[in-house]
Amino acid sequence: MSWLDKLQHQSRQLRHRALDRHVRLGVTGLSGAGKTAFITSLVHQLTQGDSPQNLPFFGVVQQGRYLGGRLAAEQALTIPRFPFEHNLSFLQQQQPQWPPSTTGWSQLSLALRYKAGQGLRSHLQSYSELELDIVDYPGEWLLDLPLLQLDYQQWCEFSWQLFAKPHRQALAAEFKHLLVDTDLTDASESQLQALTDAYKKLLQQFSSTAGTYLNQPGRLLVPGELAGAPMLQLVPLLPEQLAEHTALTSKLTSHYQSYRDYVVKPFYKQHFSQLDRQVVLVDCLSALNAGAAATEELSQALQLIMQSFNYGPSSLLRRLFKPQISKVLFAASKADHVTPEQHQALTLLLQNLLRQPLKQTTYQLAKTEAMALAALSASQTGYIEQSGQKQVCLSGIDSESGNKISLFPGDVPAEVPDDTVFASHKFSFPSFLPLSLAANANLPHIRMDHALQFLLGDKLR
Ligand SMILES: Nc1nc2c(ncn2[C@@H]2O[C@H](COP(=O)(O)OP(=O)(O)OP(=O)(O)O)[C@@H](O)[C@H]2O)c(=O)[nH]1
Ligand SMILES: [Mg+2]
Repeated sequence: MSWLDKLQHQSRQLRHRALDRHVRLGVTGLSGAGKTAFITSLVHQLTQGDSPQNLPFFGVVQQGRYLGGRLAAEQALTIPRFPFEHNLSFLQQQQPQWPPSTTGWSQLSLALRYKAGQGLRSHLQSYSELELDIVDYPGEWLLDLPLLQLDYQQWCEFSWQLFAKPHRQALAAEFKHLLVDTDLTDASESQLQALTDAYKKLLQQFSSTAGTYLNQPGRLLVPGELAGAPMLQLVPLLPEQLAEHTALTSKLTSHYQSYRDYVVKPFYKQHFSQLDRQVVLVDCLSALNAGAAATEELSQALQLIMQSFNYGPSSLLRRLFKPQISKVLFAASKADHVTPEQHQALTLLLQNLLRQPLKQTTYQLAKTEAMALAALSASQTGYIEQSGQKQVCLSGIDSESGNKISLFPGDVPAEVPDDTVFASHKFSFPSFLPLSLAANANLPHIRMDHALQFLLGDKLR
């Protein structure tokens, strides 16, 4: 993009922001929380699924004022585009699959056209337009944000406290031995690379173990365009190894600082410091399946992440110069993995899980709502007869066997269970493959219309 195009693009955005015609929506969630599925569904609902039957609680659609959404024609050429059509094609194929896990950042801009329902615009203009920007990125990168608050020594201490926990200790033992045997005076390329390879292997083992969320630095797992960059030679030494200033400690400290300054800070500035609205997706059910330590680590990860955002009411000046998130939707994702009467408990569980994390943030300055939703419902609710009693159940395609199953997945606890409950009860909520869709069908969802109403309803009045 030439500097002139860029300038025009920026000034158009500024004009729209001044007129309150521009919203930047942040979809936040750890890896696997459901960000890509959420964005794909949201874009589909806004561009192709905008009927009152499909979105009954989305006011602008319900009132017949929504004229349609389209993907913006003039997205800046330098910004990777969210692969909406590609993701959709996975869901629409004969044997539908989930879109793949995300490996880089991308953005999509939508133009939402509607008839203003009130004010001068409703009389003067035949239609109004709201520009919506949504960004997607690998969940692993989100976990780098807390590094902005830590120096290298603090990060090493944090990491080794984490690796001492029961669900991580055994896996971390081999890497710990490697560090103990490491010559700290040797900061050669080959030593750094050998340590990095070993740490990367450990992170990969962690990340394929259900219920380990805090795997840092995220770029070691998903390097994106930084693959091979020297600052990715980064491992947490044992805290006691930092007592002395050595060649290796100073090299790693400098790589850590570069990583924070040249990777994490720009990523935060570009994608997160400008948000107006935020969805925080949390996969509570997978954490319950993985047990007590996993659920605790999920809460810890959310706490660290939530501290990185600015919350507060939006005003004209703030919108222009220091945007703050004025509305946050906390959503328990994949609600189609439980029967509908469990949704309320799932919402309460999410609120309970977030209570501690949110204590230390300024999020109270924003409007918030919590709900259980499914961006893409992959199950159907039915009933089975059991001992003469009607019992609610779900049916769907089991993601492991590929077979159709019907089951009652179990009750969702309305609070984070304590260790004794985890010790005596194994949660095993299912996971489903997407259901086949008829040609041109809407994407089935649970409460995406409520989510849209909360996030965008006031901007489409
Ligand atoms: N049943 C059901 N499963 C879902 C839903 N959303 C996501 N999933 C499941 O969760 C997995 C991860 O979803 P993604 O949207 O890729 O998660 P993500 O947050 O983008 O993950 P990263 O790209 O790795 O950061 C999917 O492959 C599905 O198995 C949903 O609404 N319903
Ligand atoms: Mg993704």
